[in-house]
Amino acid sequence: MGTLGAILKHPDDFYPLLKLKMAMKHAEKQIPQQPHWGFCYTMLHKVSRSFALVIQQLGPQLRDAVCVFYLVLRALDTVEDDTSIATDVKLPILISFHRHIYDCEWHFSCGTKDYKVLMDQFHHVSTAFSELGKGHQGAIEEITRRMGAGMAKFISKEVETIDDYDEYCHYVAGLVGLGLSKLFHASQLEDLAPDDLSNSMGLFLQKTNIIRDYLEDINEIPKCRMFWPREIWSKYVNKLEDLKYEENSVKAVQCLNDMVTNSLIHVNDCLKYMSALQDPAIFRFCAIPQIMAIGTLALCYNNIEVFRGVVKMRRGKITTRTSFCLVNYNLNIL
Ligand code: D61
Ligand code: MG
Repeated sequence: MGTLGAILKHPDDFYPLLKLKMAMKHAEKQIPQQPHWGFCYTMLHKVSRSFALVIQQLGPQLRDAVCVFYLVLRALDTVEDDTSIATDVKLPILISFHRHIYDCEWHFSCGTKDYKVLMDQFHHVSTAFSELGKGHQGAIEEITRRMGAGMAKFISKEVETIDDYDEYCHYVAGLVGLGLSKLFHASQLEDLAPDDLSNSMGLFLQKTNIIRDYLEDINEIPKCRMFWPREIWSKYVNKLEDLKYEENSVKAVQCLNDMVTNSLIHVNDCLKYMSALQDPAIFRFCAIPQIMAIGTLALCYNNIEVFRGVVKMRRGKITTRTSFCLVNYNLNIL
């Protein structure tokens, strides 16, 4: 549905959507002129519209580092997620990815659509990386190395226990939290946050996505890996896919609520992390995704639709429904 259609269906969304459009126009004007930076910011918008918006409202120096950080990890994740790559090819790429970012000629073709463009033209990202400060480069390299190693570990390992679940989410999202805290610190805008709090920021976002995307992931062809831990779902069904069948609706919702409750464990840490932030733009950058996540969990809780179709917050709805939050916390950039 186009923007006009969306507005006619939900007139209350008009004002927030207008503000969103204006913020996007303003953000576009701030992109650096050189082609590699143009590529990075264009790609950022294509592969993640929601993170693109919060990244773009950061100050110029930090914004460039976070943009490159995002694209490097998105490229790494594209390798991880591409099921057509044989394991013996995939493992060495994941493990050495952190070295390839220093090589402005290196690229590895995989993924589809926008992700394929990102992979084919990865030299633009490595060129942008080479222009970052040493402190920012070091933080990005370290996190890329640890994430690649963690992804490699889980390529042929299933998520069985809740500990496995927390460990996998640490590699793919908790480490992003650690890296971001390092980037904030390297920019001298924040004190260095404790690792466990930074980790929780990522775990909460990743678990929310894993819960919301149950149906999309289970229906994926070729068969996609699943991240709901057996330790939780086996209390309700024999096979994870049984949750989507109508005869198991009661069990499915109980299991879903168990998953949501597990993710809420991280909320305390997230609030603690955000309370310590000083810089208003960094605060918005961190708090907006967290608010979207809590809104998504509220929508998913006790909701059988998670097993029937996509449960996603509308862009306009995110800002109207959550507007009291956004305003009270001085987050009203949207
Ligand atoms: C403050 C603000 C943002 C934060 C944060 C703290 C702490 C952690 C994160 C963002 C990361 C949250 C990740 C949640 C979404 N999950 C994914 O995108 C999965 O991929 C994980 C591996 C690549 C991570 C790339 C990333 C994501 C967000 C960032 C970032 C890097 C860098 C800076 C800012 C935000 C998921 O991807 C599927 C897809 O969406 O295509 C998956 O494969 O599981
Ligand atoms: Mg992945």
